[in-house]
Amino acid sequence: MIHGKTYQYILEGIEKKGALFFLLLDPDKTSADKIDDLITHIESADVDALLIGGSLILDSDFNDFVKTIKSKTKIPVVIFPGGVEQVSPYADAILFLSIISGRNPENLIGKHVIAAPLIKRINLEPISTAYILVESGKTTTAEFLSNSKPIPRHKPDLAAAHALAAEYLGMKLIYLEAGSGAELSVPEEMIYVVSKMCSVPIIVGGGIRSPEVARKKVEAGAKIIVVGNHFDNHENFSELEKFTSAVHYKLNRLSEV
Ligand code: 1GP
Repeated sequence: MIHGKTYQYILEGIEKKGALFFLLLDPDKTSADKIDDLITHIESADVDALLIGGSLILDSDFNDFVKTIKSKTKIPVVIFPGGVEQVSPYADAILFLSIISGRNPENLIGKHVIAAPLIKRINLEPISTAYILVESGKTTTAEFLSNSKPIPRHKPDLAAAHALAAEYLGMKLIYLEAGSGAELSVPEEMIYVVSKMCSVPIIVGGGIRSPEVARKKVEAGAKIIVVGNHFDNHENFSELEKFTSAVHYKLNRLSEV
């Protein structure tokens, strides 16, 4: 099967490194004067891709932000859209997300109908992604804004059935999401059960704040780890390499963690 360039890069990266580390940048929380320092750390730490997006963007020009980041690095930039307005021709790809844990038709197909012609016109690579919200202690912004219920955290089989249905529908990635800044991250048992059921790569994000926790998610079966919140604080930039080392287990850098 012929895949888009970015999806192919993801599959090859997983094959080579075992699992990948994506850094999530929220345009509202990334101050302009810290971007150069951030990019230096990102490149030396071997971050695999940058996700750009947010459930709600209040203060920033999304397109400008993507353009600025793209002009400063060759690392793939993938849009992680919080809405149809978060589309930019400067990115390499967009996660074409369907919130399959919910039953809100707007998030299953409605917004996609509006975004699809625009994505085609600007020649952006869509990567069809099953987005599964997982209960994580408190109501998250994603849950509230999508007006949908998350999967209960003690129901791994339910998550696995959703993920398998998504795979049969042809989706290329499964994203198990606890929500940005979540109190509790996605349980390892759920990641394990979903990974045994599915053959497409599993992304895990939300509430991951240490390399050790990131490694546990990878050991459970995650192929891509997403961290955002922890790196909103620029004092943590120097920890980036510990995260990537923990995740890139095939590169034999685990002893450094
Ligand atoms: C949120 O999965 C991402 O959509 C990352 O979550 O910001 O908690 O790292 P954090």
